[in-house]
Amino acid sequence: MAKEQPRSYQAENIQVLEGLEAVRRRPGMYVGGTDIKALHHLVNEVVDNSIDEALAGACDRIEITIHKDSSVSVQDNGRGIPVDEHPGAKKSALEVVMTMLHAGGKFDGGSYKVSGGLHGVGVSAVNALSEWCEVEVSREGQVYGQRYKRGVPSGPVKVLRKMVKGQSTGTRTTFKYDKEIFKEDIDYRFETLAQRFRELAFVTRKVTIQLVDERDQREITFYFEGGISSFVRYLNRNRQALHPIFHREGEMDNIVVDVAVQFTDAYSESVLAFANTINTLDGGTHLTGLRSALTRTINDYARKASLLKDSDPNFTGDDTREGLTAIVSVKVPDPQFESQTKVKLMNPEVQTHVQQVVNEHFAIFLEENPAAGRAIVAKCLTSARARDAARKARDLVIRKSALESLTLPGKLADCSDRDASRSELYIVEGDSAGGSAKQGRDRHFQAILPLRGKILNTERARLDKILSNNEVKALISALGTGIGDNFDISGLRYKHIIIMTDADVDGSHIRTLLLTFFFRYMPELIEGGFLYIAQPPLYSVTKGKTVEWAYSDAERDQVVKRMGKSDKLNIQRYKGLGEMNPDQLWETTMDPERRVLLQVNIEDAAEADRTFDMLMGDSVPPRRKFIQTHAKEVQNLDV
Ligand code: 0RA
Repeated sequence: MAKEQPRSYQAENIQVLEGLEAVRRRPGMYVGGTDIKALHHLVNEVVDNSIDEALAGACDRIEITIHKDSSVSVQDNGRGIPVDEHPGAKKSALEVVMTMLHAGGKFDGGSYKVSGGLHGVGVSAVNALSEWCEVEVSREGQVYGQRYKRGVPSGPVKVLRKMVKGQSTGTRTTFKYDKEIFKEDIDYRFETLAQRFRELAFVTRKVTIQLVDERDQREITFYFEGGISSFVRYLNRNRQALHPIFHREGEMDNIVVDVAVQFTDAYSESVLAFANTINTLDGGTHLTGLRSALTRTINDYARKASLLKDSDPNFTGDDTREGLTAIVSVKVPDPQFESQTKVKLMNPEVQTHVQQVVNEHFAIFLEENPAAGRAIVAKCLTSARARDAARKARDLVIRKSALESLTLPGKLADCSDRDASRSELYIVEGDSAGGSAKQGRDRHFQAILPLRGKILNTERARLDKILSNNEVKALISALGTGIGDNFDISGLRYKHIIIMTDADVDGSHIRTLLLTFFFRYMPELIEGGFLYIAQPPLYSVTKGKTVEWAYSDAERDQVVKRMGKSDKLNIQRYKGLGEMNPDQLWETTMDPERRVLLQVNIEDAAEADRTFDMLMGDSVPPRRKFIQTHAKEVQNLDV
């Protein structure tokens, strides 16, 4: 190896320096930003290189260590990055890998790079974004090494020492992320990294991935003999399985397809799709292939085994989803993703391959395990019947509501003006607020419809059930449009429909429910700009006979300042609309001269619709996420 050279070592590497500078100038382009996500990305990028080595069959152990100073080492027992002179670059291949952008892949020509690398930029980008970095490669009896500062080599690749007896070959990369680049006050999160490594170990079977955190002496090791069938068992650990796991791996035209399936007695569905070890959250062709092949195979089996009668319709895709747990993991030489974020796989040929594997082998599985076949078909039948019953019930309710809408509900306090363009309907939460609103309103043009209690029962109310709810029926008839096939906008009795709920959690639930209802059943009202949300104040500030209203904490502070801090100042927090007397409600929330209304647009309503599914659905994790991510926004609400 070359002797250490003076500081001019990189003088001729103008191109390299320019490359590194580009990464440092625009980290967003290379690692997606400068936040904690990007920081974890650095680790994943380095680990992915070792995973590639494992996928090439040359490595079965990867150790990741977070050191006390937040530098990170990734060590594998692969063949070691080659250190001999790279033909084109006239320097060590190791140096090329570490310093040249997009040179991270294999250049022995035999294999392809399949693992993640979310942005696929290779370890050189990590190097560029590190205050310092060092690599040690053990191969051919020697340990070679090179150090870098902000991506620039401090010297050439050198032999550091001889390998000791029994030492395995491999690569060890240690890097300390650059605090000049990344946001302040961020650091690695053990849980986040562990989560990704668990997934990686599942989809890269028989590889041991160990994560050690020296900051607080934690460690965790993942090794899954069964690969994705271990993954399915893990996902179903708290569910009752209906049959043994189906697991099949196949390869065709260099595309590896790995599929595992197990139905349980659950109602929800857990299906995950991976492409080159990346969890493709939006699915794509591998997922479509899996779904269509499963549905088709189950239908074929059910017909053959006479579990579906000739007069029965085929199961739909939805019928075969309930209780399904499945993983599909593909390795594709040339993955096409929909976008940089790599959440959806687009390669059309992958769909065909997945379908072939599942069509053929899942059919054989069902033939050979008739008990499994019967249990799966029974589950699909139950699911199909339940959904059919729900649809019929909903249709019936819609028809009935349309009929009932001909008579106005008793609880509606209607306005006297019959001109819809001047009329307003306040949908008010609760009878007590309804009472205040009835007294406080201008009865010429303002109508009040109180919705009693919780129309939304927190027990996962289905929208079809909600439609049969008396309060909602009253709403439909008050509006005068009918619903479903009979919807007719010309019947609309009010061109201002105003949702007025309390500023608490129940209030926001009811608002979400109403928005969802309008979004799904009467989107025309939203598109026409007829739907609004009232903004009641959060505080009153009283001094003697003057009262001022504040609609936020900040505004309250301003009002207090303006009125002058004194003992006589009385600040009252309104929890519910019912706490205001009729005059106050008029003055603050209903008087067209003074009130503030938020007009609902279709995006707001679509958002509510998604929130609704999340709040009401079976799936717990999204709900928890919703509560966490909105925790800041709900600080004005009483929980
Ligand atoms: C290129 C060629 C070979 C191995 C590697 C790269 C390699 C890269 C990384 C990155 C992290 N760990 C790694 N391990 C191996 C094959 C070399 C040979 O045939 O000996």
